[in-house]
Amino acid sequence: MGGATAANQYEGGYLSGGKGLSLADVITSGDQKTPRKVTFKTPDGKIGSRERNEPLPEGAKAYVIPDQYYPSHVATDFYHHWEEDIALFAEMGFNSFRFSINWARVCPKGTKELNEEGLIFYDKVIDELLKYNIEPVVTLNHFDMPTYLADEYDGWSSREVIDFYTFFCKILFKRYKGKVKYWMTFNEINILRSWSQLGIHSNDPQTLFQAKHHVFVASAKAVQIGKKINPDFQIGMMVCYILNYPRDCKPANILESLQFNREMEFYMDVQVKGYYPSYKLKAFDREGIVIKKEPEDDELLKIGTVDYIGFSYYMSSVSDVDAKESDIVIGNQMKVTKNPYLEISDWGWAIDPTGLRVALSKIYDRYQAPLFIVENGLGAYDKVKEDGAIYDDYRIQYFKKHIKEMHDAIILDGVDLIGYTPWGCIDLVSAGTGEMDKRYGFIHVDLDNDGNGDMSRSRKKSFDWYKQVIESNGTKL
Ligand code: P53
Repeated sequence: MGGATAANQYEGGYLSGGKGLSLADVITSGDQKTPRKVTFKTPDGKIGSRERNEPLPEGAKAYVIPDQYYPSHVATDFYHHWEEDIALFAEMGFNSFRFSINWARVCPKGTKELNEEGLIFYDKVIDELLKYNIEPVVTLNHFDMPTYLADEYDGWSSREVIDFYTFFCKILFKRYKGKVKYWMTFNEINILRSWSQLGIHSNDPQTLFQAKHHVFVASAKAVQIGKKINPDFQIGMMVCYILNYPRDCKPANILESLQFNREMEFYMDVQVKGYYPSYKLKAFDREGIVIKKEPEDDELLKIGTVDYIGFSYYMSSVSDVDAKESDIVIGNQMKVTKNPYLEISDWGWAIDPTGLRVALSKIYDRYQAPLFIVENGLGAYDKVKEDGAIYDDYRIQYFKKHIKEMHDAIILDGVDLIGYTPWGCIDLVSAGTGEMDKRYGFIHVDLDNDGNGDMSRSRKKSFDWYKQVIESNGTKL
């Protein structure tokens, strides 16, 4: 049990110590009403911005607009607070900590040019974790790509990027061979899309799925390389799991729900079973999508299957083919049908602890692979009292209920659950909205949506509560 973060939302130091620019560094902040935007320069020198998931003009390159606020640039400044933060994690009793290694900090352009200073930063972080017996869990790619690869190669649409990515992985596998055992190749592989995450300028399905094929091959190759360096490595995949229910017993809703769930299962099928499932191949045929493969790709996917399934779990969703406008709630840019049995968070996410037990069983039944809940938690507006205290009882309640279901999945269903790292164990920038107001932490960071604050850390009420949960291995809730 521990906590989870990601470099682009937590680290800051966006150009410090030789780090190159990442796509995450050209995404603006936003909130529930203001969508985040990406900023760029077109080949004729015009500066522009577009909503994050819109296609980009051809040849547009990442560009940082002076005076524009970008939350990743300083984020919650792990870059300068790592010692203090890790000490706080240790105080809570963490025995694992998930973080991501920023590609552009290690390879500023994403190519085979190394930045030793960037590696030294991660040496310090990993050694500090080990000092407290905290197992480092490393995400190799969490929503960040060096801008150079997007600018010069159109990101993952180019096969060359596979080689760049596996070079980066190999450096880390070798360097941390005896120090890091748990790795994850790509964060939330199922929701990767568009320029901001994949570096692709066009969003047409052909480009998208060709890029995703390259991501699959890159992951499989990384697994193969990693296992050669240390056969004890546990290299996992990571999927954003949003359990879906049919609205009722109407057969069309059951089918719709099946299809929704397949959008997640597709990624697990490829990465756990090692091949493209028939329903996806048929869909590609119907949609005229032709994946260009090299002769070795199918074999690579088979060999490079993962050791465990990591997934995020925040909410469930509902399929209803007859959904009326009034049944729909907006949950983080996603339109979802309201589930009348569930409460929603302030961001419209349906809180569903029972769904976690269902998800664990469903995934385990289908794949029989170890499972790792690498993200879970409640994004909420926290109020700081005059004396600095934060009484986040809503967060404690959320965790209590989810941990109880985890317990039942292990004890009553026999699910092989290997770990639990709640998201944003210390406050960090929201990926969806780019704001600070949506907080997940047991530890508060003094920073607001516009970048004001002194970055001081403080313990919320949930800090002591979670400490006691870890101490009792989840039995004292
Ligand atoms: P935020 C959407 C739906 C579920 C999970 O999200 C998601 C997203 C993308 O926003 O992302 C994961 O910050 C992701 C983290 C992210 C976390 O969930 O929008 O792996 O980077 O911060 C929570 O509240």
